[in-house]
Amino acid sequence: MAIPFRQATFSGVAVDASQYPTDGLPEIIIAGRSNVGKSSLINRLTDQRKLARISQAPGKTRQVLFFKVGESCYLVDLPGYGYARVSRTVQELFSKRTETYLQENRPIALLLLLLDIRIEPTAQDLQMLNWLEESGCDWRIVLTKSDKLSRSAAIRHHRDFARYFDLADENELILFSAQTGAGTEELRSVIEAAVDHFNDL
Ligand SMILES: Nc1nc2c(ncn2[C@@H]2O[C@H](COP(=O)(O)OP(=O)(O)OP(=O)(O)O)[C@@H](O)[C@H]2O)c(=O)[nH]1
Ligand SMILES: [Mg+2]
Repeated sequence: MAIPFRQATFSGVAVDASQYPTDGLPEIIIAGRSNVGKSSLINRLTDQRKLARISQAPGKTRQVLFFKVGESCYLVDLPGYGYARVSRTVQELFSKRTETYLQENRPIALLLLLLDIRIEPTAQDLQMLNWLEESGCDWRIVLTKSDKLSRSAAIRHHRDFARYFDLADENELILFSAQTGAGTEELRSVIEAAVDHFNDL
């Protein structure tokens, strides 16, 4: 089914489970380190410059944000983890909100874990990945900011990440740039397939 990505609207913010949507539409989760490009990806996907706010200062998205896409699905912007310059208490609050969300048995159609193509996965990335693998949800890794590397370096890093995660096919990793739009159509197709699959279950 074609998803009307451009029709996405801000639907609400949640700091606890009582504020999550209740209409049961499938959810696409956007997770990753602070500053990795989660909000930028949502804006690019929906072709709206200011839908999800982009932080000048990292660590800005502190709540779980829901964007409703037509009557098809929600895009869910999770708080970024691992930003060292916010206090420990605030960091713990972020992860608590993320954890609360992930433990609530949400109708998750797909989890996207974003990784900066230039940076080796951190301990927290690996922890997140572990969680994804155990969750039983469909998930994909998106390598962000591909425009920051030359074409040949991007290809090399793409391959290195695939090897790092022991993937047989490097195309399982989506190469993406919010700046140039590279990977946007692929990402839309992956989301559409996941929503179809979810609705078929
Ligand atoms: N060159 C380039 N810059 C990007 C790209 N994606 C994001 N950025 C920049 O990276 C910074 C962080 O982007 P955000 O989209 O706010 O990142 P975020 O993951 O939502 O960050 P938090 O909300 O703090 O967790 C901003 O300055 C963006 O302009 C990209 O594909 N290419
Ligand atoms: Mg953000």
